[in-house]
Amino acid sequence: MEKTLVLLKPCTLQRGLVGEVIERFEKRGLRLAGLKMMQLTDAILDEHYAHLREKSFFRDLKASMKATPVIACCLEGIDAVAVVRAMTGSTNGRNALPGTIRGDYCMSNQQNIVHASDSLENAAIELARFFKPEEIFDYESSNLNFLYALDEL
Ligand code: IDP
Ligand code: MG
Repeated sequence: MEKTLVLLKPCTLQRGLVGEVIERFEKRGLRLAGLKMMQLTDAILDEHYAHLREKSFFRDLKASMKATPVIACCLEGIDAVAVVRAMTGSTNGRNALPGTIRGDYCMSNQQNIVHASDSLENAAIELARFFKPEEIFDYESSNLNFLYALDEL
């Protein structure tokens, strides 16, 4: 099973979409292994968005991510990284396909509802950035045999 990180951005809290977005992941069959509200700082955002440091929108992006606390989620499932990225949709909400989270809930390139890890390697790095080991819970899903076929497990 893979684990991946999702952040529900401040736009999602302000727009009252936290429950709906988490519900989509739950209904898909992803296991919620970690969940917490946290206020992000420049230090964590400089690390998290290091690949965008030179971009003109970097300051605005950081400000938008500090506007309110965010909700951090650790989601688990087979191929969870790719499944969650596909559910997230293209970065710019205006280009994101209907049926994806961004394609259903936003109109912006920046205020785009969620962050989702883009590779298994980055998921591990990002989960360690946002969660302490004891904040990830490895409780057993009681419905695994109904979510997956035996030969998938
Ligand atoms: P991703 O979130 O789809 O993985 P990244 O390229 O990693 O996209 O960018 C991280 C975040 O930076 C985006 O989710 C978005 O909030 C913001 N961002 C990316 N490109 C732009 C842009 O061209 N203008 C404004 N904000 C942007
Ligand atoms: Mg990214």
